[in-house]
Amino acid sequence: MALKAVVFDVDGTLVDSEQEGHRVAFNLAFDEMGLAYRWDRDTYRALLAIPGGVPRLRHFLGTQGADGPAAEELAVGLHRLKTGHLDAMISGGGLSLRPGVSELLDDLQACGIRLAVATTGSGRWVGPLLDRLAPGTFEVVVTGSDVERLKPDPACYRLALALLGVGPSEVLAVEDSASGCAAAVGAGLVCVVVTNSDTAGDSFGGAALVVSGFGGPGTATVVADPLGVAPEPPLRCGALAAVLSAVASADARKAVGAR
Ligand code: XBP
Ligand code: MG
Repeated sequence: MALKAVVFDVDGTLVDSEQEGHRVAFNLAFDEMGLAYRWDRDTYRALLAIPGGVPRLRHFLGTQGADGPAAEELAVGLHRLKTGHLDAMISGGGLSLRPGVSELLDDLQACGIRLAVATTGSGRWVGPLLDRLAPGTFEVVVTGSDVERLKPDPACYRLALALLGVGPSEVLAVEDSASGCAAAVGAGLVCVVVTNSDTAGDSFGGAALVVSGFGGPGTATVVADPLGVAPEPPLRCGALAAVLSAVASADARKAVGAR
């Protein structure tokens, strides 16, 4: 099957947004509420196992002995403040595309490949972020506000496929995390993982290719290549198309868990 569309994750993939973006915004929200909590990098990295800002806050407050309706109200209130701080960061130019992403998006568009987004992030900040960093680039944008169940549930990828009107065998997902890879593979997509400082060293069951970055030689290495595609960095349209065609054979599809 020929590659028709690529669906990108946002946090950690298009933008290295977690430690310098979300974590900082969460801490500003704690401070604004007069709470002494502060999430350092290691604490936040561990909390990333909980997808979604509100569920992450709810879980954390639970570990601090706060649960029930008051804690739920606090989690929602903190998340609202956090999203406001993140919005301010985005409009102030505080976040940028990861190195090599802009070149990959340009190359995919030059090859006529349709582009979409499927993220757990809240719609309130995802729209402004994409408008600022990649205006008019993504034909379909599915956020955590559009689905009931967040990654690793495949709901956001299934909705992206439906809105694109294409089948999973013609589409490839680009993710940064095990949870995101599981969501993409669960929706039947072939998944390429581009690790970052929070996910390097994790295992990505079902990934058809794992690389350490989008950039050129010397800045990105092939971490796992179960199909033997052996793509030369930087990651471009040709490499993604080669991964999809390598998975096309029935036994290769079984090996990476795509349908
Ligand atoms: C990453 C997430 C999000 C962000 C925080 O989503 O799990 O929850 O960490 O954003 P993805 P919100 O990698 O799928 O982009 O606070 O808006 O949830
Ligand atoms: Mg991510």
